[in-house]
Amino acid sequence: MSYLQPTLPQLGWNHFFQQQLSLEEWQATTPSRVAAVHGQIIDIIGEQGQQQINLPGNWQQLDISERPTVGDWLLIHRENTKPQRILERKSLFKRKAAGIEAKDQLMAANIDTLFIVTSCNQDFNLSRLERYLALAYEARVEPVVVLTKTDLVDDISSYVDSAKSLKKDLLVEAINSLDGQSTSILSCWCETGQTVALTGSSGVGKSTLINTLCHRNDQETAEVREDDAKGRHTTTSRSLHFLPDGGILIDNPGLRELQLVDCEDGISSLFEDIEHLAQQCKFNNCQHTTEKGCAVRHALVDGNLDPRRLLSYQKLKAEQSRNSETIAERRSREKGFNKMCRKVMSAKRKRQNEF
Ligand SMILES: Nc1nc2c(ncn2[C@@H]2O[C@H](COP(=O)(O)OP(=O)(O)O)[C@@H](O)[C@H]2O)c(=O)[nH]1
Ligand SMILES: [Mg+2]
Ligand SMILES: [Zn+2]
Repeated sequence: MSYLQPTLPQLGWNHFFQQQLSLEEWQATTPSRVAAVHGQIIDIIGEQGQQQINLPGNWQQLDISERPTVGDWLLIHRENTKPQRILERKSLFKRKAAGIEAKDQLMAANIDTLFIVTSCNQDFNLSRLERYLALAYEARVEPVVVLTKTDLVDDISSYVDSAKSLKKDLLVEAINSLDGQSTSILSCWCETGQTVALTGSSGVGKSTLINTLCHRNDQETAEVREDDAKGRHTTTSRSLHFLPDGGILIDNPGLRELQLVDCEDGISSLFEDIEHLAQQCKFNNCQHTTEKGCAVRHALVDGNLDPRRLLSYQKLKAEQSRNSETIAERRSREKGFNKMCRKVMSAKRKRQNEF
């Protein structure tokens, strides 16, 4: 299949995007998908093939969430090739960039499935998987846990069962990334029009898996490309991979380093059982430590709740609220705290003077 001039459905176009266009837009513009963003220059790919466009000056003033990211659909004017607008996103991975203001940083848009890749060895870690799962649920992307290196272990099913215990109906597949027959189990998520992103620790087999799914046996290729990713074209080839089966793969959209921010919904979906229990605690603000009538502790004692899971939930929740607090908010809180300290001190001095 040639992707020099792909059709829109091959690029992931579907009804969700189509119904957003007015009749005028259909006539005056063509939809194109963002393959890579290098500052003000954007690589797009559409029915005309691949091209580079400049982000218009007035777009540079826009809030970051309104600027294009990898995977976005842009309407490009047929005559002057200027981007007109970004179509509403089906899903979005974002994070909060460091800085005084709370600024979003976009990672990837319009992803259908996230392959969370881990290997059947010491990399396998339930709490790490939970972090990725929370991110996927928050972004409204379907997660699939992909366990690699099954050829190196005897007890594959213990890994699979353990991963499946993380959430009801969680999709878990075990593969040998080096073997095309084994990886074909993933092809149902990689059909034409589907966009899949991969994430996971270094060394678990993501590049190997991409090469196998792309029917490339030269493993060096992807590695070399990754190393000299400074050039525009190499970056492009790294961001979007077209699969022979028709799907599109996005290599590690930077989720590995991701701290949880604004991830309340994601955490709630992942730990809905614990949140449901917490609603049954006697006190609204129950911390599930020593309170009477705590349904969460009851479940722990009865063996209906895994202590690791509760700890992981509390840890991720604390992380997300810590990170969600903007620096500005923190400053104002600290200011309030300092003021309170001064007040207490002066009251103390006053009292001392009274004696
Ligand atoms: N035996 C075995 N080796 C694998 C498998 N997947 C990856 N590897 C090897 O693990 C190493 C790291 O793989 P790589 O794809 O570079 O990992 P990445 O960092 O996640 O991209 C390489 O030497 C691969 O050949 C697998 O399923 N089975
Ligand atoms: Mg790699
Ligand atoms: Zn409680």
